[in-house]
Amino acid sequence: MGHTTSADQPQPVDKDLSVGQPPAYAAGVPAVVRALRMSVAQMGVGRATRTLLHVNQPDGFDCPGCAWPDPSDTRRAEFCENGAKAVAEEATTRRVTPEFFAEHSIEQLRGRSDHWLGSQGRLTTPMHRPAGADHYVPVSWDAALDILANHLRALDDPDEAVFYTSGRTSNEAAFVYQLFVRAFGTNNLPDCSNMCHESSGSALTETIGVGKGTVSLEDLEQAELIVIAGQNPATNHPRMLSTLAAAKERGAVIVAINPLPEVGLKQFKDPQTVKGVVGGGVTMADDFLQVRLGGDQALFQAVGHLLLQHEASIDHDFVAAHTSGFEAYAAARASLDWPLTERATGLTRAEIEGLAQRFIDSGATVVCWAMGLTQHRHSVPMIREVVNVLLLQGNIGRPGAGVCPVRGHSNVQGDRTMGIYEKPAEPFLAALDREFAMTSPREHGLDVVNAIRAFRDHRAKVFVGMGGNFVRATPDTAVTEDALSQADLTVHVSTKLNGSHAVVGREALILPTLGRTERDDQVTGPQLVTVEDSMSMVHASHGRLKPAAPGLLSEVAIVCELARRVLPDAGIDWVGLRGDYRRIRGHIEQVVPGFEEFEKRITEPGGFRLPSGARERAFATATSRAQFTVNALHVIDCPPGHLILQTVRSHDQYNTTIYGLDDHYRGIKQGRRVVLVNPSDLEELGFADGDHVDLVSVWRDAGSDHDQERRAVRFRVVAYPTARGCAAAYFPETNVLVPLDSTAEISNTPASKSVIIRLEAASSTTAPQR
Ligand SMILES: Nc1nc2c(c(=O)[nH]1)N[C@H]1C(S)=C(S)[C@@H](COP(=O)(O)OP(=O)(O)OC[C@H]3O[C@@H](n4cnc5c(=O)[nH]c(N)nc54)[C@H](O)[C@@H]3O)O[C@H]1N2
Ligand SMILES: Nc1nc2c(c(=O)[nH]1)N[C@H]1C(S)=C(S)[C@@H](COP(=O)(O)OP(=O)(O)OC[C@H]3O[C@@H](n4cnc5c(=O)[nH]c(N)nc54)[C@H](O)[C@@H]3O)O[C@H]1N2
Ligand SMILES: [Mo]
Repeated sequence: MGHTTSADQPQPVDKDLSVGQPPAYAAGVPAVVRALRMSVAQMGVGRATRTLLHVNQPDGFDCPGCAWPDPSDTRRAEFCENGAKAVAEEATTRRVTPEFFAEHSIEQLRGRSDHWLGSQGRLTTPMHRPAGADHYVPVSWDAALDILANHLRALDDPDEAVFYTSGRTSNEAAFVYQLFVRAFGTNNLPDCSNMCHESSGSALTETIGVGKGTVSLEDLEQAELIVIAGQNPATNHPRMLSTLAAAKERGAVIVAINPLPEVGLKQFKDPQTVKGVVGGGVTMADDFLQVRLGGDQALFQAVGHLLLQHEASIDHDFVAAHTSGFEAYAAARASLDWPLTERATGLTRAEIEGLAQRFIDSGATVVCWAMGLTQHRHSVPMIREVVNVLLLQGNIGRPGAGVCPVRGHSNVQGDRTMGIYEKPAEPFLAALDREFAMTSPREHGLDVVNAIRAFRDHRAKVFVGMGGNFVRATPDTAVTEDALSQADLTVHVSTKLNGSHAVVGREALILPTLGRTERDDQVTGPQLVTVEDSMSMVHASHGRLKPAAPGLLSEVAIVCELARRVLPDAGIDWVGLRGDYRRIRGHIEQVVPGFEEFEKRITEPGGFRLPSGARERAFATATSRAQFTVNALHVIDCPPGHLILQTVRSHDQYNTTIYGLDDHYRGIKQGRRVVLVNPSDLEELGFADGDHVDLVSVWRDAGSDHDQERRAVRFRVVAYPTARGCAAAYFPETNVLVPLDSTAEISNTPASKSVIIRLEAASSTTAPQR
């Protein structure tokens, strides 16, 4: 892996960019080799081996990569290429020291790419940017926490502070964090979910009474049909491919719905089986439906229509006993506008009928999805239509069937369970208040997009980020940077340097913290933490490695030390909680349903499953039944000469953490400023593979009579077999194109998979570093 640690001068961007054929197979031996090479480069052979042996093992740490669950028969190498990269990124032996900050001004850091910033190594010392200073300077923990505490106490209103959370934070840290924030007096707890699976949560809570998936790994082992819509598992959830390959081998049908022909959905070699190493691998998807971006709502409406036409496919007993709204739904789907459906989906009627037949033929169906369904304007109605189709056949709450929103960050689901949510439910607050004899605020707080607006409009003054990279991960980069720069104080609790550290308020702090892989010693001894995966399994994670620097505090310690300063009289034993995480778990047990005998059950191999009503067909909705819904069809309107752009992840990145510059499975090497466009669209638009273009997004505010344009400069055009009318480029480079106000109805998630753009000949011969 090339890295540019020593190079101090900006390098010409993408000078080595090359484009080739995507490989025929995902994973297999080359993936293991790539992973090991990356791990050894970051930490040397001995540490790499010791570290990787503990990933996802009962006595080891939870992989900080994705939230895919661990099988109960943990094989020795239960990690994947991208999990190994995530571990290497954290367990690297490189360090960012105070000397580094003396050498690099904040302005210089601001010009650097996230790849460069991340490759500098682990943060070691608390750093402070005093008002007006060009550089961060080292500061003691006491002084740093006093600065933050003083700012918080000086606010006129607790709602002037915003407390963001990314999804790697443990249950214990998340619980004390939200406890502190609510005791302080606000529900301003935006999180990465707001940009991620919020649309899933919104659609599922309303229709089946729980904002999470209903399936377990065993269900995938029993499913007859597995539909994967809007997800790229080979890159983002590689361990899912082993599950899918096993399902396939026992005869399950797999259907992929995606504008991109993602490699892992076609062919897979499992490096953890003999066959995967030496054999030909598994052909994954039986059908590949190359849907137009945003076309899934129309597609699932059409499948619903076709199932209704096929009376025998409907599970009338289930519908009668467990659902409401069927009559209205059946009436709305009784007829179908086929030309509109074909236009919205980009699919033929025969393809859509073929998909409906797969549902009809299946006795147990699971639908999996990720960001391809959640990041559109109409994501919530889109996911409701998926639920409608599953309800028709009784495919929720029985073995081998259900909804499977595949989560991103390794503990993003657990953080929500712990109360990291700007719109907390009353029962949760009531339990919290009872346990701690306090009165939590009831008024809902700010989500990510509203938090940016609040800083822009000077309503918010202090930003605290518990992990993550807020400025890079959020939309409308220029607007967001400007908004955060208005803050009085910006604070980031981080393991690694990132772009958000370079966009500072009047004052700024960087608080370095322990990672999941590291030993966490407190006064009562080494502590373990817990996490919850995508399938609601809660289990322990034991950090093993020596901390990256002697002075690092855990996230729990940082929160408790801050809380002790800000709220000494809250009647909460912050010092005691910091010293013994079992006491935090004791409180979680009292506040959060499903955590009875928490301490005992985390020692069970593989952990324990949180109860889900929907799995048992007890639907916690307004009607106590699963809800059919009728949703007006939304078709993305793309004017002539324009394309719909989706912003995706490459194989060498973890969100804003850029491990390297290759996107192996799409044939792209040593560069990220590329835009993938269908060759026929290129011809129509008058461009060719290899051209350099600017991407110009076009957006009109409601009620306005003119378009606003946003520009991302200089991308190499790649002729690529994506769906017609659709383009793809990497985030975060393209976040500058996503308008802050372009969000999903209801969930308010940035619509980063449906950005209307046009291509223009490149306006510059050079591109920005980031
Ligand atoms: N290695 C690695 N692992 C990760 C991450 C990472 O960055 N790197 N990120 C983690 C996080 S936080 C998350 S949320 C997940 C994200 O996991 P994914 O959702 O797989 O990530 P994306 O790259 O956003 O890919 C979206 C996929 O949906 C498809 N798609 C886009 N729009 C549509 C549409 O309208 N309809 C359909 N049917 N398909 C569409 C795209 O072509 C692409 O295949 O991965 C997690 N795991
Ligand atoms: N255009 C576009 N934008 C998107 C998306 C998209 O598909 N397209 N996807 C969205 C999605 S799904 C998500 S989830 C968000 C992600 O948004 P975030 O979660 O905010 O971003 P990450 O890049 O995952 O955060 C990486 C940083 O987290 C810190 N970190 C890593 N591990 C730890 C830890 O253990 N503790 C602490 N305290 N810090 C740690 C490191 O400093 C690292 O630099 O981005 C969203 N943004
Ligand atoms: Mo995510």
